[in-house]
Amino acid sequence: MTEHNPINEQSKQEALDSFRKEGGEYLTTNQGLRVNSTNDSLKAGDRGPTLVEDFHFREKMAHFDRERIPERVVHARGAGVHGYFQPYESMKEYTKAKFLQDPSVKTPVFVRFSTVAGFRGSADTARDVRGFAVRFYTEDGNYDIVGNNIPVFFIQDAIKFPDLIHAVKPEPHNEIPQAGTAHDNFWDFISLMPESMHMIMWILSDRTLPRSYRMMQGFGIHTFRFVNEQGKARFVKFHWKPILGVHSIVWDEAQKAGGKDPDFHRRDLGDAIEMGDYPEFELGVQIVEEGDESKFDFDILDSTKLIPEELVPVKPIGKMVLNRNPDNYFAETEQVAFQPANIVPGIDFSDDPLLQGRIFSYADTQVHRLGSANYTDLPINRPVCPFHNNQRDGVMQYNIPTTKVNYFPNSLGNGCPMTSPENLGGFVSYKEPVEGQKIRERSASFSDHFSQATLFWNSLSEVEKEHLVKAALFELGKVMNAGVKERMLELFNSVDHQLVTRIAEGLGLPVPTEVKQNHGQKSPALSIQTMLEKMPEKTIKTRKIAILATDGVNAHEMKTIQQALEDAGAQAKIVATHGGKIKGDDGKEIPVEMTFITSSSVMFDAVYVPGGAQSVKMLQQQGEAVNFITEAFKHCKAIAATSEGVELLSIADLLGANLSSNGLRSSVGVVTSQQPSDLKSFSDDFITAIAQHRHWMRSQKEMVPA
Ligand code: HDE
Repeated sequence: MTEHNPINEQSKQEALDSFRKEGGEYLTTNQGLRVNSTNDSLKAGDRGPTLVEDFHFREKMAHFDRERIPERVVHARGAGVHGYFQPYESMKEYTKAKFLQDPSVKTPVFVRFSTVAGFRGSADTARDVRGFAVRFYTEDGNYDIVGNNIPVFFIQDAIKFPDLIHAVKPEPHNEIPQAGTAHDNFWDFISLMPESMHMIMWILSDRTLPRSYRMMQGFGIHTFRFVNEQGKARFVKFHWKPILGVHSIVWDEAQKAGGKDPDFHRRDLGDAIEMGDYPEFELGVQIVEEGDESKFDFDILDSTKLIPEELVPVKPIGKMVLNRNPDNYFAETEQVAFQPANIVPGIDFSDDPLLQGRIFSYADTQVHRLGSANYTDLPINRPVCPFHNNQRDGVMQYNIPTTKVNYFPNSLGNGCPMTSPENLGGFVSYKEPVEGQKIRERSASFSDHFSQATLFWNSLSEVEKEHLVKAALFELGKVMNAGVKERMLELFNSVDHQLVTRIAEGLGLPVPTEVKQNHGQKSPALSIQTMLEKMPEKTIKTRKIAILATDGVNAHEMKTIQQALEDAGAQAKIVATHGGKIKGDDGKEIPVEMTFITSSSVMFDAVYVPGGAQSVKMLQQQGEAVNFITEAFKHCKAIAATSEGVELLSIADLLGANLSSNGLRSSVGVVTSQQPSDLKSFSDDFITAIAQHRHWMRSQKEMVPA
């Protein structure tokens, strides 16, 4: 007979004893019965049929069979994180929201970042809007800002949302493409929806390729209301600004990263928190006095419009710090049920028809997705303040009410739970006067679909424009239907003639003949590059730098530069030709973190090649090492090399034509020194180059050898 358990009786006993001492847990059924084996089902003889009597098998399998719940119809792919929010000062003048009153009070938050179109298992780096949903667990109940990383939306009225999402998702006959908008159905819909053009400009821009969830802005999009203790209301728009700045990757990199590491953003977020690099975002508000809302040449209830920051500045009101990863993905990130309807006294809705529809949709979807109206009792959804009402029973009731009374009004329960007047925290809707006929119509004030699309285009730098045009060429290049492309060109022509000329020429189609007047206005705050230029202190904090090295590496150079990068807050990881350890030229062993097989340049922000004749010679013979730096160069990343390391750059033809101060040929963002006498100033130059994020000048074709 074969022995099923390799552990003999004595060691089994010892293992059990020490397990008990450590306070371990027994495996039990869900009824609490201890299980003696979960490796074999109960059978009639060791080669016989399985018995229906095996209740442990049946329970385990039946639970497993029900492990999946419907994924979110949009925003299925996401990553969650815990943290806290703290206001800078009391916002009493504007709102009575309790969590915005006292700068010493930290309100717990749970944030879920997401993509929109892809299924739950799709790659993080798809070109897509990113969800930025924040729940504040306040003493007045849950307050959710369910926003995105783009300040406007595709449509003006919620009733168009199912059409938009049907068009964006994979086509119904073959379920292709996954997590991408480059297909006929999407562009067919858009070509018939001029109101989407402002959002389309953002979608095609670098905003849809964030470097990290930690490096993107967030927007509440809709106009909301702040209401103060005196009942005075003002309109507000919410903005999140990442303290690390806003940064994006390039399309070629995004596509490759999606294959090399589909969890690119999820991993980045989780790792940063593990390492104590807590992501921080500043919350700001644009405030518009009631009565001033009609002073703009757009309607503040129209979610396809933003309020330019040059017209109404963003007032910073507090900071959010994300400092704890969830313990369990499903229980927290999957089951969290955000709702724009979750508001607290001091905050109220506006009549934005997109927002009004969302107030219904989210609550409805959560019951379907989580399977019960009791989803609000799940740990991640429960408010931190006490909650009482007469809602009872339903699927999966977790509470055991102990009172006899479940109706209101009552006398038998002393009138409890009782309603609260406004001065005791009862929520009272803002008494907005409302009057009108019942009509299915859109206000004429929603009808300008192009001015802000043009404003966005005008505000971009030339590099950002180039990226946008290329994105349009990719997306429309994949569209097969000629009529759809033609209609899209007409819409782009209404944004800007130079824009449509570049797109039409790239597609090989006739440029529309009518030249429309561009209003020439700009909003510098809309450009990522302008924002970066204005950042008072550029940092390389949390950036990832690859050090390419193998046996014989110049240990002094490598360690000095690695230390300097880490002192500046970056992570410098050794990528070698083999795993385990490499031997430096001083004979000492250095642990290897990654190899050319387990890593790729797209996982890093910059590359450094230290000297050491033997090391560099071996790297030269590795196609992967040359490819690594060539690809990093193509993606405009900072590259540095010292001593013999410079030869590797030369072989890869990365040194360009310009002469640098030390007499070496050099390319933009490439820092080299063949005889580094001062490693400190060398590392300073490299850090400055990394802090630029990307060296876009290099994207000019003649400088890119790849
Ligand atoms: Fe959503 N949206 N949405 N949306 N949305 C959902 O809710 C919906 C819209 C946003 O991390 C769903 O829980 C309608 C705008 C985020 O869990 C669903 C309309 C904005 C998330 C839904 C919109 C968003 C969602 C899918 C048109 C930015 C993910 C599952 C009126 C302000 C939240 C779910 C998370 C999720 C409906 C438009 C952001 C179906 C009807 C505008 C960040 O209820």
